[in-house]
Amino acid sequence: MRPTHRQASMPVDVPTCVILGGGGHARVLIDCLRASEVALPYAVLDADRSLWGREVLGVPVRGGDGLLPDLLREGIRHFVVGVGGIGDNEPRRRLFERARRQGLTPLRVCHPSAMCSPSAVIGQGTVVFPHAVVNTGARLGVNVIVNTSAVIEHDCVVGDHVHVATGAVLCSTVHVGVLAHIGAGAVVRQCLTIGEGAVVGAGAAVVRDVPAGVTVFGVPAEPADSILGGVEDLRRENLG
Ligand code: JB2
Repeated sequence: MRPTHRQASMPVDVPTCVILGGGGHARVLIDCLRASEVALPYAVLDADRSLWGREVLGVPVRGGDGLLPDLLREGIRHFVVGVGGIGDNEPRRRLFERARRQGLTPLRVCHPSAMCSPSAVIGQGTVVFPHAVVNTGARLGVNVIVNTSAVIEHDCVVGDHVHVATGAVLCSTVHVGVLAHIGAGAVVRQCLTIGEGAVVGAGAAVVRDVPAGVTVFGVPAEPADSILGGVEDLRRENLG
């Protein structure tokens, strides 16, 4: 097994891992892995053939997801989903389940500058990026992204595969359903529920519960359909 950029200070027994996806999100993840010394990034797999044979921050892009069994044979036992994506967390869920079905174990990654309360419960495969906060009593599912400087206040419950984007704030005791997306810089008032698969637009101020599957924008946040008449292009431009 070829170690990739092992740091001089890194203990020799840290595991190696594969990163699924090789774009911007994956590069932040590689930095986090190296800074946290949770695991050594061994290889990237990416759906984009033009990246195959190249490197992402010095980590080789070996090919597509079909290579997972080969990596297992090479002794790789761990993975992290490196696809970020905006608004739709289904591709991240599918990748996560695929790698687990192959027998790989998802890694939990917290950047050293993030504050994760010892009483918080953080699921496998969840990543907490630089300067994020996960406060006391919070419970995060698997494969969640707590992006740079996002804040998960005390006693929030965040479902599997949720993305809390850069700088978003969940005030205390917010419940977020699986696969939901909380856009960059959005604020969700305390004690609210964001339903499964709901989307909160960038910069929104959420002051009421958001039902499952509904997209909201604005200050105060309102359902996209009532603001935009369901215009899909505008919806996408505002997700962040
Ligand atoms: O099924 C897949 C797959 N689908 C897309 N398997 C694998 N292994 N890789 C996949 N990809 C790859 O993920 C694409 O081919 C592409 O190389 C990469 C996504 O890169 P991109 O830079 O487009 O997006 P990102 O997900 O890394 O970052 C987005 O989300 C972040 C949270 C951006 O919007 C960032 O700005 C944002 N910070």
